[in-house]
Amino acid sequence: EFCLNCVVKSRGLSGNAEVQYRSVNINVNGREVKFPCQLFINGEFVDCENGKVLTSIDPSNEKIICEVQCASKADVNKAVKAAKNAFEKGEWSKISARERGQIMYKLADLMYQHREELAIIESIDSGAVYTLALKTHVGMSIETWRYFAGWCDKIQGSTIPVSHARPNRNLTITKKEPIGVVGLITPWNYPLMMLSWKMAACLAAGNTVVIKPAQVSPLTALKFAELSVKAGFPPGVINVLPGTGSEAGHSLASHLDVRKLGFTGSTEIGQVIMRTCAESNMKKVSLELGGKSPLVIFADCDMDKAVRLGMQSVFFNKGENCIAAGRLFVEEKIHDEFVRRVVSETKKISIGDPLNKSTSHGPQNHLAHLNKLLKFVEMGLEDGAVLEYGGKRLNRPGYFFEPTIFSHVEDSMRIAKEESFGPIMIISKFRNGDIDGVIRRSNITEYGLASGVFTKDINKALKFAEKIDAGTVFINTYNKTDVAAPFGGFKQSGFGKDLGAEALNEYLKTKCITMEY
Ligand code: TAP
Repeated sequence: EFCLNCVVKSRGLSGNAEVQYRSVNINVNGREVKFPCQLFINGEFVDCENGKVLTSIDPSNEKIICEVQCASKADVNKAVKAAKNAFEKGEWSKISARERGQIMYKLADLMYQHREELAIIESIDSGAVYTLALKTHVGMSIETWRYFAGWCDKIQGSTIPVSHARPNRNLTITKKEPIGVVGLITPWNYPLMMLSWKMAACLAAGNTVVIKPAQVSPLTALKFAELSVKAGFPPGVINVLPGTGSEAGHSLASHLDVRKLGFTGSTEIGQVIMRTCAESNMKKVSLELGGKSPLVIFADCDMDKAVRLGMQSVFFNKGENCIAAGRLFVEEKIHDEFVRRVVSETKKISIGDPLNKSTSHGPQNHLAHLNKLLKFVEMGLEDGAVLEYGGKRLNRPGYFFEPTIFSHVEDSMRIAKEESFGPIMIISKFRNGDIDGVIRRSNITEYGLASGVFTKDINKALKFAEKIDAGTVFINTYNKTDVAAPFGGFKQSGFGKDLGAEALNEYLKTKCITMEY
């Protein structure tokens, strides 16, 4: 059901503006939700130049939710022009850092007021179960905006003692400056959270932004655009362009007026992005890419916790989690018991309608991804791994896939090396007491995003943490990310950090000023 000419009021820096948009209004379980379905450029919701649309599908029932305008190269050019203008001449360039922070706090408050609506939209668009969408997808997004809002007026340079050109004296200071127009390209697994992780740091640093969310899950980004108007961001500071990677994404990565590209997605596309950034205008780039994170479970662990968190390390957000444990190494002594217990617990997982509060496992994000997971299972069987549980699509509408467990996985098997990005547990055994061996095997992968270890022996845990080549190490916990802690990978999982103070550096440049007196 479409409602023409909705109005959103902005009480922002430029007065009380009214912005009109065409909205999608739907009733979900007796609740009205409403969001825009057009591109957001220069503070206005507009149709795309070439009349193309994306079709959003609810993965829990395969029904069409709505059509969304699909950005072309011409739209990207328009958005970048608006962002450049906002950066160089607009209100945004004139206000103080503290005022910038106030607008970001206001946005966070609005997101909090609309948290249930955002969680419903995220749930129907991405298949995330509502409770998780509310707590993590939306909850952590709000925290991210608050965290970076607090940084705005704390970004500062330094004074540096340089040698004097005698008899004169010299003084050197550094300034941290925004880079300019930033392009962001994000994946579909945590649509609003990936937007927030990148955009909050980017705006706190004073840049302006054009984001292209993943084409399969763009709806919360559009709701976010509406809220950004209400919060009072000046026109052009935030531009949201749903579109395809090959056209809108590529146009953004290759644009000569974009000076920084922040990307989260697969390693394969990360390589394309890095090449495009280099060849176009040598824009700064940060890449959060794929992973195959090892989780090592020693016999001296707290077994109940290892079973519970071992399952979460794989099945959280139906496995569509970049730091998901891609491989579990279990010490021989407890291997059989561990497998038995995870299989029995996995059987109890409630799969179903993600909006139902008692559901803990929703559908996969989209059909192509589900099909990829079915192929992954075939690959495991072909290579001789033992399928302990699951592996099939559920016989009901929606892209439901059973949580799956493989054991007896050897290092040479393809499922030991490739990322599934789905709820597939890959269990390998290691010899009793062979710490060095299991660390070596954990490091074989070309990825280096995250890792984990379960043991009560602090020596083993710290040795693992020291030797593992991954950007994140969890000890006796898993998935414990926080807005204040830096997050990002090593090796082919990319470079650059999201979250924490370090993330600001991705969106700043250091200017060095030397004076003589
Ligand atoms: P990708 O296929 O790499 O897509 C990511 C984004 O890049 C999408 O918006 C995509 O557009 C766009 N894109 C595709 N081709 C492009 C091109 N030539 N130029 C510019 N942009 C292009 O990844 P995905 O399937 O969405 O997400 C899954 C992957 O992301 C997994 O490997 C996962 O590990 C990784 N991931 C990593 C992290 C972190 S923090 N390291 C977090 C989440 C996910 P479309 O919408 O057209 O596809």
